[in-house]
Amino acid sequence: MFENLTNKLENIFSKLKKAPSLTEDQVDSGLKEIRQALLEADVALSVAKEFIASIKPKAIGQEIIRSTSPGQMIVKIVYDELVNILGTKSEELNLKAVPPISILLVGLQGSGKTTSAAKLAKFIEKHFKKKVMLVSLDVYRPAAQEQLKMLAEKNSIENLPIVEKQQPIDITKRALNAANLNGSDVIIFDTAGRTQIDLPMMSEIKQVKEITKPVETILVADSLTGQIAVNVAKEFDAAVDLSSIILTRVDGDGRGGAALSMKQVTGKPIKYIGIGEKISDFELFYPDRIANRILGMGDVVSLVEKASQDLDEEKIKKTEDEIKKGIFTMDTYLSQLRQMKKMGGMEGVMSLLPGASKIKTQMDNASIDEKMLIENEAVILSMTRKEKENPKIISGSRRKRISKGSGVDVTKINKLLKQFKMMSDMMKKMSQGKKIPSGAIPDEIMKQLK
Ligand SMILES: Nc1nc2c(ncn2[C@@H]2O[C@H](COP(=O)(O)OP(=O)(O)O)[C@@H](O)[C@H]2O)c(=O)[nH]1
Ligand SMILES: [Mg+2]
Repeated sequence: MFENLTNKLENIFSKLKKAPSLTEDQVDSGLKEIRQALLEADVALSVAKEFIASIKPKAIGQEIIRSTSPGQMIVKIVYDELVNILGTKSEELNLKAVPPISILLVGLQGSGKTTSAAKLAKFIEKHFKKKVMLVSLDVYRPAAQEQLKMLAEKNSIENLPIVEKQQPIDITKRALNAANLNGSDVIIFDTAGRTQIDLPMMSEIKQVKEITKPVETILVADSLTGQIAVNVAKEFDAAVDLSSIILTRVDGDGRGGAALSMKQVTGKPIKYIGIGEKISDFELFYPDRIANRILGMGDVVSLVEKASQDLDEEKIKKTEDEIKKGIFTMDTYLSQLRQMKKMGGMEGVMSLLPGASKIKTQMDNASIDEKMLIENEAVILSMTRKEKENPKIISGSRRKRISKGSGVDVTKINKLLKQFKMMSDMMKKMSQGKKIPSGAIPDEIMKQLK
């Protein structure tokens, strides 16, 4: 996510941070480079200009230039301004209304509306504990309604039954009745893709809005299209009055121009981002965390949340309880490795950790992640129950046997046992209430990579 911009900014900052003191000229040329990096990231010109105009007086202030670490202070100023243009704080949906509460998703064809409808439904069920019904109003493209129905069925979400040939306005009325009958709190309407200049299609949205009085009319926009997404938002807003944005395909967007310009240009907040094709690849948009990621500071909070979301909660609880009691067996370790795999392997985990973009290239070359996880899994699965509970007994001959069973080299088994020992020592300390120094876990993971 936004790695091109991150790399550029990291280069600029590492120059600034190296200097023990900075002159006004140096700061000025650093700011010019930042402006250029923003423009190359497809940030709107007006936003890039405002960005620099707002940080400049702070960055060349005497107290900054004369401070002991001027480069670091500038990073902080840039961070604050990034948070500011991204929208300052996250904004949840407002679902305090009399049910059924309607939410309307609109946007261009292929922007990710149908996928986002299902993701949002799941999100609302989980975080707001409300019953959601999905409704497709896309009668124009063959199989569009079936696409939503299949997503709903696969993820156990209520879906309004399809009535062939029924038109959007009638479907809308039927949906409201059905929600009253089946006790749905929230109805998400997935509309057909349309362009902003398609007037009859726009008037259809207006009619649906009149009937449903939605709490939100959300534009689903594709992050990869950069400034186009921002302009589409402006025009949709003028036509049908948007309340917020869901930005999709952020996972594949190296630049970040849409995310950075959207709020400033349109005045509408990005509430959620799509970060992959899976139903759980969907997050609340946190300006501070995104700013952290952009500046390559990593995002430990998101990492922790992602881990707990992706996992079977019961399993987490069990692992937590064990760790609290100071129990850390190979089985606990195995379940941790599997968590990592679920989170998209080491690479998925690493991209959220501080300073990760620097070692990412290193990792790409070594392509350790998946392979290492698979090997470690095989090794642990080749251990006996006694060995798993008490790895200390794994002698040389046992290591050879495990190596044969798993097809993994003894040297790698030695390494795994060493890692296990480190982790288990750390867990023991935690269970005794000792504080683990911040950054300890990333360091441990780094060691595993070596
Ligand atoms: N990588 C990625 N793909 C997405 C995301 N959101 C949607 N897609 C994909 O984009 C394609 C079009 O999505 P769809 O929901 O059918 O778009 P619609 O025409 O607006 O309804 C599908 O292949 C989705 O899997 C996302 O956040 N990340
Ligand atoms: Mg669709």
